[in-house]
Amino acid sequence: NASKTAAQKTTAAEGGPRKRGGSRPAPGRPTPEPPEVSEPTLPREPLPPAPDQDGPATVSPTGQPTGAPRSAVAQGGAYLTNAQGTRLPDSDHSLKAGARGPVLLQDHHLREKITHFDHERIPERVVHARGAAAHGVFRGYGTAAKISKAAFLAKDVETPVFVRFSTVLGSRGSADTVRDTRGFATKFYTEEGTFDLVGNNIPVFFIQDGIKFPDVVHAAKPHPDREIPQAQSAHDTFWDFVSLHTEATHHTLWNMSDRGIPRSFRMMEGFGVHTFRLTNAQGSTSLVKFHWKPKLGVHSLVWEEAQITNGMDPDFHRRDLADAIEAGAFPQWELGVQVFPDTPEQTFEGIDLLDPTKIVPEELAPVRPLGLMTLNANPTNFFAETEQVAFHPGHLVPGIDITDDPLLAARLFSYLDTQISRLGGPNFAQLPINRPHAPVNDMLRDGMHQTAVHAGVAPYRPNSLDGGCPFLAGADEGAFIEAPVELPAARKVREAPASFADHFSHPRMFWLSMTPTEREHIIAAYTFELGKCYEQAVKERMLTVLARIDPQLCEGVAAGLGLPAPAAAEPLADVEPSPALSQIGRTWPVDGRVIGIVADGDADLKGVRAARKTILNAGMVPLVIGPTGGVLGSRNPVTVQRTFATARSVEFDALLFAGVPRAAADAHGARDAKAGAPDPDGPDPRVLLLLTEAYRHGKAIGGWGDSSRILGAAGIQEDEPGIAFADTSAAALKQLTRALAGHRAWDRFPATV
Ligand code: HDD
Repeated sequence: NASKTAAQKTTAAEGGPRKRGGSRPAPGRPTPEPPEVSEPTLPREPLPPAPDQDGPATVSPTGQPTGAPRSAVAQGGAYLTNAQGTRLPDSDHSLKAGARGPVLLQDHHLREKITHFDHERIPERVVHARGAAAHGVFRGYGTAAKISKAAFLAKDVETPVFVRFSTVLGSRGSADTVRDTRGFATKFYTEEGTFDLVGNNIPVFFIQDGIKFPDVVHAAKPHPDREIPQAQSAHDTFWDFVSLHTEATHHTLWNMSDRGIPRSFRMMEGFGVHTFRLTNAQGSTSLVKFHWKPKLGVHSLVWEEAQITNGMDPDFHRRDLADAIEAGAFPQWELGVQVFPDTPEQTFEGIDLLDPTKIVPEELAPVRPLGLMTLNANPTNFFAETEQVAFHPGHLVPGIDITDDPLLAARLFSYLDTQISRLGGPNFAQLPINRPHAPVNDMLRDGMHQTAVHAGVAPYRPNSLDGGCPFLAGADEGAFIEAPVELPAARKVREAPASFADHFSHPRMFWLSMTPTEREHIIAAYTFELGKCYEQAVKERMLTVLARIDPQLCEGVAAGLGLPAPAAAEPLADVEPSPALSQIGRTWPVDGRVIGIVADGDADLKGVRAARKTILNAGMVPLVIGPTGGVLGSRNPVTVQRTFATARSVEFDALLFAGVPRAAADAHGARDAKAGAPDPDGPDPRVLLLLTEAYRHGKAIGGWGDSSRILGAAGIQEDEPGIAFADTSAAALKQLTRALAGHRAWDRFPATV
């Protein structure tokens, strides 16, 4: 990552040339000459890809090197054919009895084209329907051998991966920055078979037993009568369920915290949630919890920013991931594990490791790093890869095994089952994105969408007709052998262990671990969500739940709802905070952060050019925001990348003012409905909106020359936190970058809790 030049890192986000993919025409590519003949066009070879359309991208959909440059065009040959390879003379006119006559049923091309189109969509995922994905590699540090024999962890090898991030509740076309849990599913194409780590960005789950999954999902999805609201939990059925079902309290609290609105997929932690069992080469086992730690730190949006983004750019997270990868700023996560002894009780420091509503604080069990994942290639085709990828928590490799977490048990059934209806049959493992990189030699045969041509007559065991092949492997030949775990003598019951009844100690630990600003955000989130409920009884019941987490939380939310705050029914849990849970108070790399430089023709353009260079050299992305498209200045002009009309504060992590642009009297969109034309001497109202929003969202704001004048118009003091004005662009940027490392100017947020 660091080795990439800054220019490489920024081309995509700046709207510069794309290195891969074929959907957008590359800037600068010559427009093809119009053909000299009228339709049908003369057949010729497809246009060669422009140089910048062929990337270093020489991977197959599953990340295998193909050895061939990837062309950006969809066609594979000179002539259009039908699905049977027959060349077509016309694809624009149905076969008719005369030019004005009826269309003939015998037109196979028409029927084939329309029928295929009719079936272009497949059922979206019942949960996690909206997602974005990327290819990459995982390199084990070779440090895991003590605990796991899984070769991709234990050895210093590189394993291709495909990662899909998702929201849970929304449909495929919903917005990215809603308040929700995010899926973080990783497919490791290891040499010993495929391992899927199907996790979330939140380390706990709503339910302790998978049998309740349909209940929580039915409650959280839009109301079945009107199908609203889309992609959010701010409605009666969700809060009805979680207020009655208090084992959801911990997960819900994480959702209401800033973790529910991540800044970027690149800035999220990932968690395997369940406890897994690892086995080393000697057969010793240990229990572990998987963690993904993002190199860029864990950062979130603020609520208003998330809401504006939903409207301004519903694809914000998807775009952010794709742009960063395309620009060469490859996101990275370290995979680590918390390790616990595999005792018969399966507890650690009194925490039940089979309860997926509990975490083990990192202060008690540090996360040991095992390897580094780098996402370095965007999918070529969204449908073929991102949509058709099929994860399953039961896709395991030798050295990694499951535990008896009852939530995991149901998942092991559900994922295989859902793929059969979603991907149309049992052969989805043959789809390119799902194909293992380890050799496959199964005896699974036939079925819908079978694409393999299996030879031989003996897909059964034992056989003599195939010479007894294939043979069974033992542990020495790399077989996956379930850990031979002792099971206690037991009765068949529909019960949960007694420890599962504790629903409040961990939510309280999470609350106590938050800084005052984070607590404010949590109170505001509950107040918003419950405020969207119509049923008074639901709100009141939820307040009794909050009272059991913390009285301040309950009182804050009750005040917002205009309801009395109930007292806790039971004494509060006596727990220590876990500082690792807070997102505030550390500094992080500023790599890939977007700085908007506000300028107009009168601004110090020399300073703008210098600032751009400094920002690029620091691995960040400068975007010049000007009054209109085009360029600023005439000699050595500066290109405008966002205009006052297209820019909104949410796109930028920080703003840098090169001057104070005044409103042009004829600027469309700059006029207020009531006020008419803006004050010609005042700043452009759209720039003022940029500034006030960025300020409200705690973003760093700076500038040079006399640009600090604009602060007065917005009622902002120059000595406030995260305000970085100086004489030169270099001095202002230095301050601004320092402020950015803490993500936001947190002191700007009120903290009364
Ligand atoms: Fe699930 C998808 C994560 C519990 C049933 N789940 C799905 C995805 C993620 C998770 C990231 C999207 C994968 C992708 O990108 O294709 N799910 C989790 C986590 C859970 C969890 C971290 C708890 C620890 N899930 C869970 C339960 C059940 C399911 C208890 C059912 C009993 N999940 C599904 C599913 C999905 C799914 C219906 C929908 C699409 C798919 O599987 O492929 O089978």
